[in-house]
Amino acid sequence: MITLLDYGAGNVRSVINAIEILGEQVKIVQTPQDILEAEKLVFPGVGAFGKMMDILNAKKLTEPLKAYLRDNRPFLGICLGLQALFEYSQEDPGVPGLGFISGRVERFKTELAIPHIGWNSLIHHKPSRIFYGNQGNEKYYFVHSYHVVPEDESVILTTTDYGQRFVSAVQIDQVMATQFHPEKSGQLGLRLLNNFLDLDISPNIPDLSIPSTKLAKRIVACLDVRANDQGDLVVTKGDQYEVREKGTVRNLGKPVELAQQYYKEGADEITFLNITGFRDFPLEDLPMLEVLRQTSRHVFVPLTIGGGIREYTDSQGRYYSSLEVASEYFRSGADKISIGSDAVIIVEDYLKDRHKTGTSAIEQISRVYGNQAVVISIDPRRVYINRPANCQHKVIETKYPGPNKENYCWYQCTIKGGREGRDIDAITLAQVCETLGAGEILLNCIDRDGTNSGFDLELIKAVKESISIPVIASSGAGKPCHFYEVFSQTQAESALAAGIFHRREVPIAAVKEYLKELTEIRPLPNP
Ligand code: 1PR
Repeated sequence: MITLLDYGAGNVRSVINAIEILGEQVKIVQTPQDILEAEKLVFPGVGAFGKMMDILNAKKLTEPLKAYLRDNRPFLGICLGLQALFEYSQEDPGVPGLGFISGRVERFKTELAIPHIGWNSLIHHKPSRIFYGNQGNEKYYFVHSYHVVPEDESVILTTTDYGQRFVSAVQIDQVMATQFHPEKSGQLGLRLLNNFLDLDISPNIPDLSIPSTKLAKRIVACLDVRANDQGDLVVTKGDQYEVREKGTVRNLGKPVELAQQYYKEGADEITFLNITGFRDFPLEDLPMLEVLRQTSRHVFVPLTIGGGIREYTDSQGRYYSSLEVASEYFRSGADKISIGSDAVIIVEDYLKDRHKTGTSAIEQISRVYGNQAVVISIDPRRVYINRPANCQHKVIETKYPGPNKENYCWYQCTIKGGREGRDIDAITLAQVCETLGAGEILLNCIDRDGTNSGFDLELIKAVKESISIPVIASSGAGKPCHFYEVFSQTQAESALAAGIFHRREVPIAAVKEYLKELTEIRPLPNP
């Protein structure tokens, strides 16, 4: 029996699913006694350090946890579960940590985008059973803005590079903890969890010791989901957001099955976009919740869900805050939520007086679940102009002149799935969303959507250069070389595709085969 400490943070469902798929049973801590009686304790956490410690203290779990650690019994901390072991964090300086390991938690100091999101490798410093079977160049999934700094270097198990070298795992005898997420690191992550659970495995240090590590570029598979006219949830795909062909919604497959298939084929992340998110179901009946629950049982890479993430009142008159909606998705297996139309409304409000209210969906959700859990999905289209001086929006000079040979354009944001254009540009939207606490931008392009003509590199470059959070390039992928174009001509951290994967025109493996000699990628999973 594995005891899991769930203090209400984000997506523990994936940790439970991972341990259960390994054939183990999970007991969730309900009382302090449950910790003291635990045989093996797993402590996953995402979100803010201070909030985590406040909850542990409020639930009187801090002292039993310290006692358990002092007893040197099998313990695995994940992400915040690692940071909690230290004395304090720059994120919430006044809040003491468990202090089991001397040292602090500090924010990355790098020019690179923060948070550090994606697949990165490990430099091994000492043997451990959790890395039994590793070669030494494996990649695991990270999503964090802070890292630990131990005073005594002998506790360091692994380090990783991201603009600076940081500690990515520690071990003191039976107490181990990782900054990365084994439950989101595919088969490799499941093996690590299995090794932790099997106390008979002897400590191992991989043969291959790599001198440095690099964050891989991410290949994201996107599933645009909606109900078809028969009411079945299907994966569909628009051409410039038009998903009907001869009046019928294109049906490219079942969401759960396709997600599992892309996971097996090597997708680094999977995104579900509920493109008709603006329906007024009671929260618990939202169809995408079940899709997430089923998917997260078998898919162990990060899952993002978008569409309808905002406050609303259902047909029974029941009001739900955006935080409640997001929390239900996190509890159902999502690692990140994506906000579309509501982000445009929030930014329009903010620009009226540039005053942070703290009540917007972006601020509320990022405060509780952390910036890294909030993605903004932008649906812009080009508006060509002749004289940039007459335009109050952020304008770029384009190499692709407009219908009347205009050499300039701005990117107009839209809401409701491209149906309504708004008086705001994509660059400004991305900048303000970062200010309000968003952790990543999903940058679509209506003009390129479904065209197979390549990503809009001018848009991606302009947005990426104006913010310091990661960007997912989206819309227009048609060939593997389009991915190399966006990774070599812009600083985008990820690239997303939908149509070419659904129509089996270019499998994920072909994209990764093409890129593997050209840029850093996560190797394809072993068949
Ligand atoms: O506004 O918060 O309810 O969210 C709705 C979400 O659904 C937004 O993220 C919005 O981008 C998405 N959406 C709404 N309508 C459509 C549509 O297609 N009619 N899909 C839509 C957006 C764009 C990409 C697509 C890429 C790659 N799809 O996600 O997957 O363009 O496509 P490609 O590789 O085939 O070119 P809210």
